[in-house]
This record gives sequence, structure tokens and C-alpha cells, in this order.
Amino acid sequence: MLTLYGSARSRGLRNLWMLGELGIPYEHKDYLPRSADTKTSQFLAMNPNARVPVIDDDGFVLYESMAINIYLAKKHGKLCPTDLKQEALVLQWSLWETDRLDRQIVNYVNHTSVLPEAERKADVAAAAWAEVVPAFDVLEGVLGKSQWLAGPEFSLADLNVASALYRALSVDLGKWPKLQGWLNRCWERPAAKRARAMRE
Ligand SMILES: N[C@@H](CCC(=O)N[C@@H](CS)C(=O)NCC(=O)O)C(=O)O
Repeated sequence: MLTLYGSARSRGLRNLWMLGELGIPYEHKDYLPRSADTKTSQFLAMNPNARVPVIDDDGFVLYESMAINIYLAKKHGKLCPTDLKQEALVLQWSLWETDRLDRQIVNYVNHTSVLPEAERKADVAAAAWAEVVPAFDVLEGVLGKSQWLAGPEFSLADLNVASALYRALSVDLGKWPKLQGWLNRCWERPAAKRARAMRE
């Protein structure tokens, strides 16, 4: 049996979406980031970083949300193209997102709307936005030429980037219409809606 440790209110959201796409049975341990659950010796033995998400797939333990989705896609033969070059594009986009947007979009939205006003820092929001804008420009350019990020259909590249852009759903994307359309197409998928409902 597969167990996912990690709340929908964490990067576990992208794994919950993936598991919904796969439609496989799993146990969900709804551990919140920084909670006592992530500090136990049992949890630290799985992830010494004390972070979620983590999976335990019949004794195979894996952390890093993007790696988890790639593992699940390959294991179950879904959303991960078998064509070498398209598969490489899935990796490219997953790693690109982690580098260019993962923290930046969260920092921007947290420090403009999510945190209580007294805790928001304008300089953190501005620094984050300065990185988000060129990354959104990159996506806008690519999505102007193709409906999906890696190949002719929705793939793990789209899932990994769109799920990480959950916070962008509340951002005015008027300047990036192709990105907006693609983000909506991705989040309209039933598995995405179900994962989102677990969080909101
Ligand atoms: N790169 C890791 C990041 C994991 C991560 O930072 N998780 C956050 C929740 S989204 C966490 O557990 N934070 C705990 C902390 O900051 O101490 C991944 O994608 O899985």
C-alpha cells in the first residue's frame, strides 16, 4: 500500500492531484508542515529534512514532491511520455519550476494577501515578484506556441508546473493570457478540482 505523508496545504497538493489522476488506492497522512508529526524519529527516519511530502510505497521511501510525481507517473505508466525527448521535457519543466517559481510565487502571494497584514513584508513581495514576472513571460511565450508544455497533450510537465502555481490562481494574470488559459485548463481537470477541494 502506498502512503502519502503531507497535507493538501503543502507541496503534497501536487502529489494528491497526481494520485487523483492515477486513481490508485493510497493512505493519506494529512501532516502539516512544521507540525509535531514531522518531528518524530519515525518521520525523520523517512525524511531527515523534516519536510512534507514523503511517500512510502511498500517500503520504498521517497521525498521531494517532483521526484514523487515522476516516480508515480513512470511506475503507473501515466502522464509521463515514453518518448525520450518528451520525457526530458517533463524533467526540464519540473526542475525549471522548482528553480524559478516554487518559492517565489508562494512568497509573493503570502506577502501580498495570505499573511496577516502585520506580517507581510513589502520587500519580500517585491523581490519575489521580480523573479515571478520573467518566469511568467517564459511560460507565456511557450504556451503561445503550444497548448501544453511537453508534447501534444496534457502531461506531467503541465501537472507539476500548474500544481505548483496554485497560488497564481489568485493573481491577476491579465498580462499573460496564454498562461491564464493553460492554468485554467489544467485546474479544470477533475483530479485537480478534487485535490483543490482538499485544501480549501
Ligand atoms: N523541495 C521540497 C520542499 C519540501 C518543503 O519545503 N515542504 C514544506 C511544506 S510545502 C515543509 O515541509 N516545510 C517545513 C519547514 O519549513 O520546516 C519538495 O518539493 O518536496
